Amino acid sequence: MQSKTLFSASLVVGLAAMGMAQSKFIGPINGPTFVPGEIIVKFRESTSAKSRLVLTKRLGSMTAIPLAAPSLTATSADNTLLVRISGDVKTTVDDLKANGDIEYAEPNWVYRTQVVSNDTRYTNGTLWGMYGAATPLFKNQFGSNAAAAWNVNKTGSSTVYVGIIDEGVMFNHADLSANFWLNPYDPVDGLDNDGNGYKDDSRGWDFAGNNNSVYDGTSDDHGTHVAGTIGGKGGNGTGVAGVVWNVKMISAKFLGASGGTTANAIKAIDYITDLKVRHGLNIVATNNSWGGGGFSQALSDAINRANNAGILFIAAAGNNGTNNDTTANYPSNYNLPNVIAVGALTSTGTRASFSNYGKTQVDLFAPGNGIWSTVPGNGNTSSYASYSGTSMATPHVAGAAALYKSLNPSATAAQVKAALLGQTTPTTSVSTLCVTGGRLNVGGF
Ligand SMILES: [Ca+2]
Ligand SMILES: [Ca+2]
Ligand SMILES: [Ca+2]
Ligand SMILES: [Ca+2]
Repeated sequence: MQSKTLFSASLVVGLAAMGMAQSKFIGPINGPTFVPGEIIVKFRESTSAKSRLVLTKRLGSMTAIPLAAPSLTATSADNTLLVRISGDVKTTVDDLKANGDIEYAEPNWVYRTQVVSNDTRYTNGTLWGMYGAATPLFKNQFGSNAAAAWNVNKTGSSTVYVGIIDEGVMFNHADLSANFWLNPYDPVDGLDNDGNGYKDDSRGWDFAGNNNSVYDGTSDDHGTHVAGTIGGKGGNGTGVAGVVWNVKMISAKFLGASGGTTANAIKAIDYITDLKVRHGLNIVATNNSWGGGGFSQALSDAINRANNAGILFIAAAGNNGTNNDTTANYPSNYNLPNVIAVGALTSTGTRASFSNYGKTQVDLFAPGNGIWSTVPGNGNTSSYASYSGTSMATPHVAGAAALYKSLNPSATAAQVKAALLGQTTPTTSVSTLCVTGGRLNVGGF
């Protein structure tokens, strides 16, 4: 690094020695940010060396570094300088604008690559669940604000896993294949290589059919839709974007054409828990967009085993339009630390009329009405459809859990849950209808 001595050699230090490279960036997360204590100044050609010295000292500067390449500015390389100042950047810049010796002065802005979804359902304005109050291209304050996170390059990590306990998933869908798990511990060779009791569970397991095909055709639309909201591939120019663009999803299929049983739900939950315990997979949560049935101690015990393994159990609040505090909905009502119960919000910020609620039994609301996501077409790997339900709200939260975990790798399940609930946005329509009184907000992660 070249440092130009302006005043005296003893006062000039390089960027690294000044610790400038370690400067923290300040400013609003979605607004312009700049390096504190630094400005860029261009003196007028006519400004004398003495005037420059006086002015720069007044700014509290010890260092001024020429910015323009000498080869390009033979006579005025010293005129454009990065100056360290002692005062406030914005105040200083404003003051200097009135100074006749200065051609211009400006903050040393910080740039980041900015990720804006180019996925067609985002750019055509229909993917409202991903929008926020100030997101690029389209805005909806009642969305999850995921696009604000993407905009500052918070798009997840393929080292974070989510289990989808549901129908199967069309894992070769164009918007899902990149984010779907391929089991490295049990290749398809007719053997249960990892000894977990499931032979060739290369994409997960089908507990309804007791086989390794987790995708069995267009009836697996609900599970496929859920997957697209959690982790539909963002930025690939097609279809939708999930809350988290990079993630690994695992299918634990237990819902068949006629629903699923408690027994198979338990197996499915334990399957995911065992994968984490057995292989150390970084599974942050399971998505549970299902419900019905009465209290089951056995199911509660399985959810508790997931809790003991640090896996959140994110569950739909139910679609009866009723109060879960007075009429229990399972599994969302199980009183375990890892359960997060999710209600559905509409794009105008009202509680979806079908959504259950509950001041003590529903934790938060998330977009769940008119949600576009991936579905299986007849052999078509790029089909999409709009569904509504607390089933659609839940995967917004599951995706958020994965996104948070990617940004906070050491966070415990309890900490992830606290962050999801703690960063909700207060929402009038549900202020007395859930624990947080608010809606999912991913933008502050
Ligand atoms: Ca296996
Ligand atoms: Ca095998
Ligand atoms: Ca199957
Ligand atoms: Ca996409």
